[in-house]
Amino acid sequence: MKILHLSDIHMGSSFSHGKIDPTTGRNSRLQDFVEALSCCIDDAFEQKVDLVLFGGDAFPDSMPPPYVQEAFATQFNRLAQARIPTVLLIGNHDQHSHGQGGASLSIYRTLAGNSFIVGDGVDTYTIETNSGPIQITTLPWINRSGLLTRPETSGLSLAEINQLILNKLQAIIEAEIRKLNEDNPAILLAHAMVDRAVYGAEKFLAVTNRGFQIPLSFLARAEYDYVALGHVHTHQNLKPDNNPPVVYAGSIERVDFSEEGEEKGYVLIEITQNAQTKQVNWSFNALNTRQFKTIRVNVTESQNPQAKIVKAIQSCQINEAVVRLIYEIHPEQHDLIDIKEFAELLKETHHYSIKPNFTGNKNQKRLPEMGLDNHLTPLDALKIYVESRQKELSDVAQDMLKIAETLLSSD
Ligand SMILES: [Mn+2]
Repeated sequence: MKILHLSDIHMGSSFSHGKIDPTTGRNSRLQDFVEALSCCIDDAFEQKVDLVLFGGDAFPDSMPPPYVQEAFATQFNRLAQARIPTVLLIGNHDQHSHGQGGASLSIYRTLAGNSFIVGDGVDTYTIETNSGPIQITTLPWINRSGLLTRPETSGLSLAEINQLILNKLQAIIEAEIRKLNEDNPAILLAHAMVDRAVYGAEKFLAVTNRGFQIPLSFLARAEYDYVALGHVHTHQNLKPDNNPPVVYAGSIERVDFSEEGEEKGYVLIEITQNAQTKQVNWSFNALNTRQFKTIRVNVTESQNPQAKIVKAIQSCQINEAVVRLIYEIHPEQHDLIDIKEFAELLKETHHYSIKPNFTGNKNQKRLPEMGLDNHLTPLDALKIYVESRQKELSDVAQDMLKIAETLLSSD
């Protein structure tokens, strides 16, 4: 039995790294994401997989524009047409108003008939594939409000609430495990922040929907042959002993520069079974995605900062990549810089940004009285500073000193 596990598609994100196609009016990064997804599905056909598991986070939010939904649906429709069973799990970005308003993927349950399952609740499904039955437990992104009622949480601290959630969750997972038939393979498909993961961009994407971490031991259960995870964009196996494999497939395209150095792709799982044993093999398959490149140069010590930056650009493979140029520079060197020349060189990128970081302002007057040898108290140092800035601080100087005195005299 062959299974394709992909996750965190986030179709419709990274638009700030793209350009508008003048003929369609569409952002070029949408096409990048469509191509990445399309490659996954091409491979599903080529590998003749029996099942596709999507680990959640289809779009940046639960209400993508119709043309983004259409691009997503067009790809998954290929699986539906071929009657390849597919499970679409709900991630935090897919839930509408914290799960109360349904999820962006719910429509697929009605559209794709029996071959599609939308995992918006904790449940275990037995799916008949061309290579026999398999059991899939779905564990979508869990919201506090989905597990606990208001009276249950009143008067409790955040830590106590989290403990209560984990207790409930453990019982819920236990109940699903008890439903499993051990003669058939079983996979747990979860969208979660598992304690022990190395974090990437997803922690910034989720600022408005703070979740909690699920301990690895809850999920890494021997009753499951493989644990398929979504949420963290960095591909990784949390159980290197593969007992069982607990794998984040990672995102299929780069959402931002925090994913610059990572390979993007999907996981192919193969389960072979005879009367006595079940054997699970999995492999990560990298996709040929657009490169992200950071060119970082420090020219603060350079006599010819322009030439140094030009050289840094020229020594980097920037063709069709998303590039950001960041250079550290003193403000008074700024007259030596011709940004137009950088822009000209960066034209062959797909998209670029240029960001000077002004550091170590040499024009700033040093205060010799502040020298370490003078053994100043913090309050004396503040007095010297305030005097040196009389013009700017005259309105607040007295208050500053008074407050500093209070702060410094307390513990
Ligand atoms: Mn997520």
